[in-house]
Amino acid sequence: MAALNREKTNIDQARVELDTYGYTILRDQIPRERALQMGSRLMEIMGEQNRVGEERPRWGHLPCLYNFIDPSEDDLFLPLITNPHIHNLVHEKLGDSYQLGGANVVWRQPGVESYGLHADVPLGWFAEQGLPVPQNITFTIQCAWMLTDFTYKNGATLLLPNSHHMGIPNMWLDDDGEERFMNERVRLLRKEIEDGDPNHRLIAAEGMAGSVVVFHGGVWHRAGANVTENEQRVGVLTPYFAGWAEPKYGMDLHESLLRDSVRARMPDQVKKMCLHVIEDYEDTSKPC
Ligand SMILES: O=C(O)CCC(=O)C(=O)O
Repeated sequence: MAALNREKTNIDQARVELDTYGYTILRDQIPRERALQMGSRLMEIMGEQNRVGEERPRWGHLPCLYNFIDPSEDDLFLPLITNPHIHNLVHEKLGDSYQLGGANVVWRQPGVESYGLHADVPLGWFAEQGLPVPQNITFTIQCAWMLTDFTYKNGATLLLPNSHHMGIPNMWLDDDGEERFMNERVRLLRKEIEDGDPNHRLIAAEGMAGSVVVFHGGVWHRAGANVTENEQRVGVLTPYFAGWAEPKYGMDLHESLLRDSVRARMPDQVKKMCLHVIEDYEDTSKPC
């Protein structure tokens, strides 16, 4: 893999790719050794917190990593939310006021199965209500950081190029337990992919630790299966969403927000994009 670095990133090309294909991979944004160090530390924290296998086998999860690290570790982890290229792309898509929706760790251990195809919040909500899905608004730009090397075999994020123009792939169950889809066309296209993707429509966002795939929230995507014997795959999802969107009532991301005390210790750039904190919802949400 070519050894690029952050300074060599071609932001104009990234912008065109994000528009056209719905995703772009920014390579080597963080030195690989530093990214691996982050990944190891996060696995340690998830182990201490018993966060592995809690919801699904061989799957570990930590909502908003900054709420779990020591303040002395902030400098190590801040590059995940201060990357200038990401902010450039996010600003272009979401405008002046955008929010950070969290920094959620996803640890996918050997043997973990792939996740279902979906688009990100809030698009599934529109489909599920039977409402028209807005075509000309970007609600979310998702960023999936690679803190280990990501390969097809160890469960790299899988994306369907150009699918941010194809409707919402989410599947849900109705009151009778029947599977529901946005429409028949989506059901058929999704079925082909979920049944083994014989035409190789999905691409794997592969890259070395320290790279990040930035994608439109409407892109059909899933976390791949980790079919390796012993390769850990650790990523961090840093979604950004429009300033006017509401983290709980609409985005369902309120449990991924920073704590008030954590926001207070962050640099101004981060404070500015954390419009809400987890305590805003403390009556109704589980503490993270
Ligand atoms: O690759 C991953 O860890 C999952 C990405 C994902 O499903 C998401 O961003 O919603």
